[in-house]
Amino acid sequence: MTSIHATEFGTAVLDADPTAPLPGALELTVIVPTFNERDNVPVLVERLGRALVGIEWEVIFVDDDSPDGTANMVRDLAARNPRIRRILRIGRRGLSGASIEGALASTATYVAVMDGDLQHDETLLPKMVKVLRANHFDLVVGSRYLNDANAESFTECRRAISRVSGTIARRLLKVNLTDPMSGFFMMRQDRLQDLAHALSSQGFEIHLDIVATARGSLRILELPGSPEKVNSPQSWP
Ligand SMILES: Nc1nc2c(ncn2[C@@H]2O[C@H](COP(=O)(O)OP(=O)(O)O)[C@@H](O)[C@H]2O)c(=O)[nH]1
Ligand SMILES: [Mg+2]
Repeated sequence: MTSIHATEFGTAVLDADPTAPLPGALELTVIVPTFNERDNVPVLVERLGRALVGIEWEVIFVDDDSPDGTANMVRDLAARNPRIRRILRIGRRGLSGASIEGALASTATYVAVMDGDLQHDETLLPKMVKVLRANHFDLVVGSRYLNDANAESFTECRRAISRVSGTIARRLLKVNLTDPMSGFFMMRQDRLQDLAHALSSQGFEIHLDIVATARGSLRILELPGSPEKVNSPQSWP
């Protein structure tokens, strides 16, 4: 809140709340771990730009030295677009560790993690931001299996894998998610940073790790994702 008041000298001064974000302050960092996603990067950036109008956002691509030149593609785009950042990791691999590293490089209020293969529906991002702003939930997950319309389009194989991973997550990790392998979520950066000390950074899907590590302290909302976004047969179970 900014207010104007008169001082004893009769001049008006701005009495700004020092904790209020200044215009242009970052609200959202989208973390995209990449391995051989060169051709998808410009498409994703363009889609993010369209989806996130009105939100101060950036994207951080965390690339593990992809042989197809993904990192150079990101650098070339970043030279023309300040919303694009890159972390280039040499001699390291791992989706979960890359996602955590990207999230820790963020100073935005919220961080989202999504795939670089165009599998996830970027139009969910503004809805996720809205949910988090309202502060009734700490973690929003894009689920492929939430509503019947989506579930109907899955093959038996996908459904079976979903059932098994859901059961494992519920039994072993005491986590109740319709899509524990989603890989598409958003949460407050400060909450993720706090939890990062205890995350495994390998093995589990990162949001599953986050939920298990938080031991019930996160208020979680799942939003229906859209399987129509699938652009490669390998992208979905
Ligand atoms: N940085 C990094 N990214 C990875 C690695 N393995 C996969 N990715 C990226 O992580 C995202 C998810 O991988 P993907 O193969 O789509 O997983 P799936 O959707 O679960 O089959 C994609 O953007 C990949 O390019 C890795 O070792 N390091
Ligand atoms: Mg994928």
